[in-house]
Amino acid sequence: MIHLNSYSMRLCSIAVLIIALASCKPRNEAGAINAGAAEKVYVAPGKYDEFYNFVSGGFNGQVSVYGIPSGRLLKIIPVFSVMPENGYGYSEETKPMLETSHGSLPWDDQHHLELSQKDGTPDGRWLFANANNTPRVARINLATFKTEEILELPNSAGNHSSPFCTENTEYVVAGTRFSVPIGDNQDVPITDYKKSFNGTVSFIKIDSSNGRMSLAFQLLTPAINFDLSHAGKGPSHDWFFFSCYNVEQAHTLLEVNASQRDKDFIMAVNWKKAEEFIRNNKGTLKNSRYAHNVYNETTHNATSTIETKVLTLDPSQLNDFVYFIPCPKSPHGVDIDPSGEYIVGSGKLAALIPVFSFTKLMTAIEKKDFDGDYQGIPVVKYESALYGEVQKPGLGPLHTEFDGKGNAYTSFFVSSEVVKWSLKDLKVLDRKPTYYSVGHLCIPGGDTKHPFGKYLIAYNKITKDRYLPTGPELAQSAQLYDISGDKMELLLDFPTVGEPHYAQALPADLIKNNSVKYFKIEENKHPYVTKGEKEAKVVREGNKVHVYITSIRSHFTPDNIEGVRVGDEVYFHVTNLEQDWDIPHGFAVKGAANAEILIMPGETCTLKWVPDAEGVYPIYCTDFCSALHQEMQGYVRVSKAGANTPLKYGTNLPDSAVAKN
Ligand code: RUQ
Ligand code: CUA
Repeated sequence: MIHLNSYSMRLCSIAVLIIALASCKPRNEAGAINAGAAEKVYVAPGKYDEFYNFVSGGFNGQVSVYGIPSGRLLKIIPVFSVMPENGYGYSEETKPMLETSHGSLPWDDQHHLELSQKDGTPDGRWLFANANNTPRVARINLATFKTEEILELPNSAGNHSSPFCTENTEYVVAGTRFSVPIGDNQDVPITDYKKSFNGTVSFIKIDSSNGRMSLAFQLLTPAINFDLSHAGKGPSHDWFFFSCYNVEQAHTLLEVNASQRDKDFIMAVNWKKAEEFIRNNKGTLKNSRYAHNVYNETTHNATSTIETKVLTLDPSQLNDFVYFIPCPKSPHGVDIDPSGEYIVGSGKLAALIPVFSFTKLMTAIEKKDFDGDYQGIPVVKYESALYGEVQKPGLGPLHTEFDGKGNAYTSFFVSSEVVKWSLKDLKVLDRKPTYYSVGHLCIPGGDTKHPFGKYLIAYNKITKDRYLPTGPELAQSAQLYDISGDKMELLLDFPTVGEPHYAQALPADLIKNNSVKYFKIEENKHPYVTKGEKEAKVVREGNKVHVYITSIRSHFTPDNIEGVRVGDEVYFHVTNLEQDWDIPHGFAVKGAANAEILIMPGETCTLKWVPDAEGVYPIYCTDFCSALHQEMQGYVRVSKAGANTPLKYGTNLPDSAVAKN
């Protein structure tokens, strides 16, 4: 009875606290804009932005690309969700990209992005993205802005602490948010959480020549939640850091039950040592099933393979490479400053920000300055690793980025503000309101060794009154601040697509000159390519009809097709013969399950169509490609099942050649 009372009181007081915190509003409601702000974000028509900003799409499963400082939306890159705009996930070539061990999934939740790095600086080659729901990591090629690879992560659930990469993109690392039962018997009572559940951290090896991902090994950890992570750099190069919550190991009402302890952990992993253990055969090979999907830019085709093995390492059985550092109040972000010395933990419910020192951490580990262990993993004493605490920074710290000039910028969800503080003396230097409830922050290069500085972008959860009302749901929103001076200056609001979480930015020069303009038709190795109109043809194989069709301004070849029957599987393999920048053609056929596919110049792309009734069906180009785009059309005649209408096809054939019966 007493227990129940104190429990419900606790529940009540936490609820009151949260309601009280949630009602905090920025003081400066008007968000005064200086007169010069417009000039700073104005990019004249025809001029380029200075930075690319890659922004996660949250629940839309995509990545969007904005120009900074203008805030102009440049592109949406489909990653974990089908994309009606260009046929990603609908075309036969891209369908395998969305395969998983659970079958094909058309939609996921995308939270965090990380640019590939060389020497701790973005190199403009690849962008990594996580799928939060069904754990996967994707690699986007920044020459084509296409998703080129997706690797599923077994033994993981809620791939939130992901994807973060080491200084030379040796690994992309992903920690599981939810611990789950792992191994042969997973049908266990939920109340067996402490006994039967495990967390995992996956190390994905990246092939530096082509970016190919492979699951190198997984760490088996105690059953806690991993929230975010970041790699060390410089002196801390060999280490990876993960924020952990639910050290209480609750499996129900985490809101209360996972907020009991004063401190959770940051987990420090020496990945170089882990590699050594793997080399010395200390890993255990486990069975599991996970999909590995690769898109090939030469065949313009994706394949999906199911992998069946994963190497695991158990840190409670192997010494000296995993440690816990106590960190107050359910830390969310863990961010490492450009020097690699300072580790910033952001406790969502904490009233201060602890900053740990890598040097002190190493000394503490060497001296075994421990506060016992947590399930076989040593816990370093808080004070021994602590550099200092930022006092009264704000309410609800989430994420920190750096400007490379000795300053850190932390987002505060509850008090709706960005706070700039000094890494040296941990003094607050400036604070500016956000509109409203900021989540992530991005400074170009802001989590690397050499931030480019200049701007800070805040990604807000709530937009409220910032834009014209659009019904109950409003766009999420980003805000751009100039951080080149002592004080931050708000320059611009711009709406975003989906819900932005982490974002990354880099100077446009690192990408724009390598951007592919079209695919060379002579290099097209698609099995159903048509390299010229003379090669266009229609081939029947049983009930499958393969249409080798070309598009060029402003016609298809063939554009008249007869001899298709109800119940046939018709594959339109459309090759876009154009060899010119920005001239895609689209392809659509009436009654198809999909609106269209969009084919880039030099590419081949396939739309599958199963006609369900006799008739004559128009086909047309969906992308306004030329003055005679509306003339870019044709017809497919469909006869009843079993009919013997002969197969005839062509473009501009004499009537006598087509209409024989
Ligand atoms: S987490 S705020 Cu995925 Cu911070 Cu979004
Ligand atoms: Cu091709 Cu419109």
